[in-house]
Amino acid sequence: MPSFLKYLFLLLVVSTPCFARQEAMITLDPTDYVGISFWTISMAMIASTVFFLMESLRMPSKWRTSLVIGGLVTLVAGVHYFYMRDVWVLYQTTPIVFRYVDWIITVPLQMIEFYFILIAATSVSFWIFWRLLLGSVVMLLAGYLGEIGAVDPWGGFVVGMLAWFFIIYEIFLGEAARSASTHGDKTLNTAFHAMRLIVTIGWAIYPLGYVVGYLVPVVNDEALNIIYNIADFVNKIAFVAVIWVAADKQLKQETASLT
Ligand SMILES: *C/C=C(C)/C=C/C=C(C)/C=C/C1=C(C)CCCC1(C)C
Repeated sequence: MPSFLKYLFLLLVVSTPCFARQEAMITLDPTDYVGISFWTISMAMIASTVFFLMESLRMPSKWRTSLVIGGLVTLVAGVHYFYMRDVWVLYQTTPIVFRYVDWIITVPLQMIEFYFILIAATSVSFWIFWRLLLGSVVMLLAGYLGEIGAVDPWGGFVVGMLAWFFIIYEIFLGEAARSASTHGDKTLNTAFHAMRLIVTIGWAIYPLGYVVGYLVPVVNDEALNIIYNIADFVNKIAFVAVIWVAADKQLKQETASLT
């Protein structure tokens, strides 16, 4: 199957740099639970990438782009996790810059996924995408400035929360919500509702990490990184898994209606 081989080759090319860069001697202490969580999640990200890219090939065409973008999200995150793990293991410090470079690439990609889910079944204006993008950029910029101490941690937190609420408003009450509730495609609606839950409940894990990392009297780097790591696992892998489940369901329905 030529397209299958094409993907395999692509994956090989893309993944080589992440395995070929081992300049420092890295070892993992069995009691370093944060380091182990970095390691485990880096592997989960790479494995999910292979899965989502491969599976996109057999899905109905309107789901394919979302799954490929989802695979890019887990790929970009996976490579960042290799670097973040090294920073943690070598220096036991929070890899703030790698974390935010990862987020500033992957969160907008997820907004594109959202947009593709919407346009797969209905006509929405491209403005939705720009508003979601604007909200996420402001949210992440505020968090970053708060974490590096360029602004007061509370200031970064408040602005970040407001931007997040704006995104929630947009997908529950704004144009995105209205167009999703008016089209008739059941699998797309299910995917849209599940994605909304991820942005609301799944994303809520991040501010929680920020609070224990920066806003409580005794700040805790270990808790901060464990919480962010769990959040990334849920919000990157589960986010795409939701799309995969919906696509798979539709494929089965289509196959059933043919026989
Ligand atoms: C793949 C990475 C994702 C989905 C990252 C999401 C990050 C957030 C939802 C961060 C949110 C924050 C706030 C809502 C308040 C201030 C601090 C942040 C940036 C941690």
